[in-house]
Amino acid sequence: MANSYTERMDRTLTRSRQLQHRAEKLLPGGVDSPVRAFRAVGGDPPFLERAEGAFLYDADGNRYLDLFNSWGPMILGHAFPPVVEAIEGAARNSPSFGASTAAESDLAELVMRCFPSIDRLRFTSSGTEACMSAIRLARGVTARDLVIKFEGCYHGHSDPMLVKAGSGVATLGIPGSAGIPADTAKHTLALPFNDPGALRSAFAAYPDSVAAVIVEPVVGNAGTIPPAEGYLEALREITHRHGTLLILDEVMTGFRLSLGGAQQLYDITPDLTTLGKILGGGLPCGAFGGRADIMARLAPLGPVYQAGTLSGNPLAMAAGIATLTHLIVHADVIYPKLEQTTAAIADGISQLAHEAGVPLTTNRVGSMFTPFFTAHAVTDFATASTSDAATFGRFHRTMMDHGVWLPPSQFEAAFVSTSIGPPEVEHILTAAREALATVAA
Ligand code: KE4
Repeated sequence: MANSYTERMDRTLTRSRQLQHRAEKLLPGGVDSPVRAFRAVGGDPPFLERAEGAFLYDADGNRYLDLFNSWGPMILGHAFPPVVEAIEGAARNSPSFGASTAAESDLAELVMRCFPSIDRLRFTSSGTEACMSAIRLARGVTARDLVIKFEGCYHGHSDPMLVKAGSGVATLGIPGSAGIPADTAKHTLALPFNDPGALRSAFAAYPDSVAAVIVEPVVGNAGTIPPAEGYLEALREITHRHGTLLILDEVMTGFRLSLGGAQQLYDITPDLTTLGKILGGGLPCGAFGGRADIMARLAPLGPVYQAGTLSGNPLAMAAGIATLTHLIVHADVIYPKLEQTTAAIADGISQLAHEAGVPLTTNRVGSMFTPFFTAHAVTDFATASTSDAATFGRFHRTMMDHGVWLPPSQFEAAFVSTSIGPPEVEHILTAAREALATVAA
């Protein structure tokens, strides 16, 4: 590695720092998405030039082992040849038409093979659009306004969803966002996750007023938080009883936790599902879908309007088809390997923290995990918030120093790709041993 990350940051005007200074004159905070600014962990974010397999390469010639994988999409590793070739081929036919193509149906069929609960779907260009559209559809179908979400869950940055949200909102410690009218926020009820009592109280208070409950079935945006035993079943039962639509936001968990996401893992059938990230193989792509009778209420068939210039874009479709095809064909090998590799990493970090006397709780589901710097069990956003974010920052910087790039926030999930094997696991655990010794000192 050319120089350690910390040394590099201390040297004057490294190439990344030069690029950061330039970017800050053009983009707010120098970024196009707040979590990339490293505000929660300190240090300037390295500027990347390329990536391949499990590794990222920055503008100063440093190499990092990638444990955030573009926030989830790069499950097959970076520059996966079948995906790159598919994008190149589609690009030669022109990147966009704004008209229908067979590729949209090809990808939709692959999604429906993985998600039996989806009879019809529509593509968008982001997970935010997918969630925003699903919420509008649920309100249109039920003629109700109220939506329930959960503290620490993040469903993109549409106004109704930025209430006690996770991810960048939690990272920056802001309650929600400025610019959202009280008249909008009042229709969103944020409850504690994994609390069936709070759910029952909300429905008792608003028995026939809730259009939808939207939930990350495995929370990733407060850090990784699994559903408690029976919790998703309770969600399904109470929403069914009250004529409320259950929306599982599987933007992060879809094709990650299994081919059929969390709903396959926990055997829950939602009314609507939102997807993104892996779906587009690294290109801008989201989708929402579910019961045919609900989706039939969307324009041009029904009264709920939803649209997008680049929805179903040929390049995103090509990347998604190549990605899902590979995942489907090799699922029997891929998912057990991801499970085994991620368990080795998460359990290894837990063991090293125990040996170093550092309070740490590691939550993991499949190939997503989060080391929380707290002695508490982390079962919701309140317990996740007992984590020592400053210690996480020191841990993160030292891991960077040793060439391992974790998501730059205590309130995010780390993701493992199929490019990570035993040598990379050893690299990660060697770095973690050093980083834990640093925070223990
Ligand atoms: P996008 O609009 O960022 O494609 O998707 C929004 C979204 C919706 N639902 C879930 C469960 C999500 O995790 C996300 C986006 N996740 C964050 C990271 N946790 C995106 C990273 C960022 O905001 O830069």
